[in-house]
Amino acid sequence: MVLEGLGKSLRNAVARVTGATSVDDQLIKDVVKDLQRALLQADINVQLVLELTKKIETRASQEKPPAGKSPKEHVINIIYQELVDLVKSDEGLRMGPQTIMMVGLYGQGKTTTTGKLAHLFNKKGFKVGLIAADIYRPAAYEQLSQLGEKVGVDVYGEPGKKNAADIVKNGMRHFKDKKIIIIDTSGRHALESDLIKELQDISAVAKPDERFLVLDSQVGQQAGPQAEAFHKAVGVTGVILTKMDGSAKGGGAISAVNKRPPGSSALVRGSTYETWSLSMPNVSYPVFWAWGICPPSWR
Ligand SMILES: Nc1nc2c(ncn2[C@@H]2O[C@H](COP(=O)(O)OP(=O)(O)OP(=O)(O)O)[C@@H](O)[C@H]2O)c(=O)[nH]1
Ligand SMILES: [Mg+2]
Repeated sequence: MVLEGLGKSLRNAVARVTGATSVDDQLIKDVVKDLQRALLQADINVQLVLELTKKIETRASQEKPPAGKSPKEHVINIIYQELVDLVKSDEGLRMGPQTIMMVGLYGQGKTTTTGKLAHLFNKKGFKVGLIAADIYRPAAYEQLSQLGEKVGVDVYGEPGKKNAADIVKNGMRHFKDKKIIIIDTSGRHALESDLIKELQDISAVAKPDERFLVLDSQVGQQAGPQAEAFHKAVGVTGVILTKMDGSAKGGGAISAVNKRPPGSSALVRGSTYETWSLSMPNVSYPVFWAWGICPPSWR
C-alpha cells in the first residue's frame, strides 16, 4: 500500500532530523530531498510537491525556533504543519443538523460511505435517517438496509419504484423528525445525461445542504476532472475519497481535488463552507478521507 509506504518514508525523513547532531543547511536540503522522493512516489502532483518542499525549506532555514523548542523540534514541526496543510479540509464535516446527498459514479463507495457517515453522526448523538434513492442497482435498498441495521439507523426506501425524486420526497416527509438525512443515489459508468437529470431532480426535492461527491481514490489524478464534471452538473460541496486504504494512487487523488480545477469560476461556496472562496488559490473542495472518518474495524 503506497500510503503506508508514504508514512514510512516520511517517518524516515523525520528520523534523519532527529538523528542529526545539529540542524544546518545540508541537513535541510537532504530532508527536503527525502520528502520530495516520498511524495512523488505516492503520485502526488509534481507542482504541489515542489511548492510544498520549497515552503518547508524556506521556513526551516529562515524561521527561528520559538522559545522552549530546539531547532530539531522546530524543523519537525514545520514538516508536520505543511504536510497537514496539504491534506486537511478547511472546514471538515459539519457536526450539525443537515441533509446530505451522496453522488458519484458506479462502485465508487457511495453506499458504504453513507453507512460510515450515518455511523459517525449517530455516535455523536444525532437522529439519523437514510433514504435509499438508488433506483438503478438491483438490491440497492437491501444493501443500505443492512448497513443501516449494522450502525443502528433507520432506512427509508421503496424497492421497485423507478422515480428517485418521488422516493426522496416521501423519505424526507417520513424522516421529518430526523436531524441528519443522508440520501444514497444511483451510480452509472459515466456521468450520463440521465444520471445528471436524476440527481438534479433529487436535489430539487431534497434541497440538500451538502452534495458530497464520492470518488474512489484509485482514479488518481483523474479525480480532478471528475470532480469538476460533477460540480458543473450538480454543484459539489465536498469530495470524499474512498478506498484510501488500498489505493496506490491516493496521493494523486488528494492533490487533484486539492487543486482548484481549471476554469472553475462557477464554483459556488455554500453557507456551510463560507470561509472557502475563489480567492483561496489552492483549495477548491473540502476533502475528507473516508477511511479517516470510519471506525477502524471498517478500514
Ligand atoms: N477497501 C475499501 N473498500 C471500499 C471502501 N468504500 C467502499 N468499498 C467497497 O467498494 C465496493 C463498492 O462500494 P459501494 O458503496 O457499493 O459503491 P457505490 O458507489 O454505492 O456503488 P453503486 O451503488 O453501484 O453505484 C464495495 O465492495 C465496498 O465494500 C473503502 O473505503 N475501502
Ligand atoms: Mg450504491
